[in-house]
Amino acid sequence: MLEKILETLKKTSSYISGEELSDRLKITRQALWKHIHELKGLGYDIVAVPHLGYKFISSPDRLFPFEVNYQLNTKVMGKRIYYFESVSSTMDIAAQLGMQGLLEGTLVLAETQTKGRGRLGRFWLSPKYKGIYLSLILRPKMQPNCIAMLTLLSAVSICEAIKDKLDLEPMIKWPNDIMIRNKKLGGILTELNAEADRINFVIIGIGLNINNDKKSLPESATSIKEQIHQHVNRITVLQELLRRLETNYLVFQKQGSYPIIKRWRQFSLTLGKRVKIISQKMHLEGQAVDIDVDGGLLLRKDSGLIEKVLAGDIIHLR
Ligand code: BT5
Repeated sequence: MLEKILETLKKTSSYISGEELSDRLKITRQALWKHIHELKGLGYDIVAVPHLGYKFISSPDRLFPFEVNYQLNTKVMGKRIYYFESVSSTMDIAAQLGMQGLLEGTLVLAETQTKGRGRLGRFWLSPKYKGIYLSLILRPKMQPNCIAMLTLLSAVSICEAIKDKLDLEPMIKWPNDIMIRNKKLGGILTELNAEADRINFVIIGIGLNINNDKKSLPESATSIKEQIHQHVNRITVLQELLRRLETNYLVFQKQGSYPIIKRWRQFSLTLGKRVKIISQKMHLEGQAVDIDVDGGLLLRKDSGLIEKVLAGDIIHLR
């Protein structure tokens, strides 16, 4: 109901009387008053003038689930949202929910994280109300080795959403960095809960710098606001991201990796470059030539041999 009240108020340029508003929404005046009170408590600026009625002034910059859900039009992704002002890491909450059996598409959103994390225990800076910090539960009916593809699929979805909504040219640095003009805009962390050959659930963690000021980010990072010099509505970006994730996930389930890899190539910053890959087990250098069906990076070494790498940190040399 809150979203319906907001929609009607936002559409009305001047005042709308309490009587008209409650008639339109088919609720009592008393219920309307309670909802307006609740909206004000959440930070919505709505003025109420006797004999004139209500007028919408502004929304708080928050990722409230009822706003994210409103006109989202997905069937799975974000159908259920757990929202927090502050958490240690959305990954931890999503893991608990996954173990409790929550459905695929369940989304954990936080306005800030006190222990936001990257891969291998690295940190993820999550300043409050500035970025998008989410974890999404997936339950793919596939072998555990599909998880690298889920990272690629998420990267493609992020790039498509940003390109579509903001007219920017994001790129993917294999495997999990979203880059704009060679600076890091976002990252993906994919975690798996599985038995030997069966996935219980996968958690896709996404961190995106939206309205972050430069000074609140590492030197190597950027935000949308820094790129377009404008404050951006995080809800619009998040909704488009969820829609793209849903579409790409369906495509992946029905048609396999190929269509996703095809899209990935278009956003790739890595392919064609000479790269150095550093993982816990080895260091490798060569030309990044393509992506394999399982999401692995195919590297042509100086010996001419092609080697596949499934995970690791990458340095672009030239
Ligand atoms: C990543 O790791 O890029 C994955 C980041 C995933 C974050 C999301 S937020 C929601 C969910 N909950 C979590 O706790 N995590 C996920 P990695 O490739 O290891 O990169 C980490 C490195 O990126 C750090 O060592 C920093 O150098 C840099 N970094 C930290 N915060 C950043 C930020 N806000 N923007 C850009 N770079 C950042």
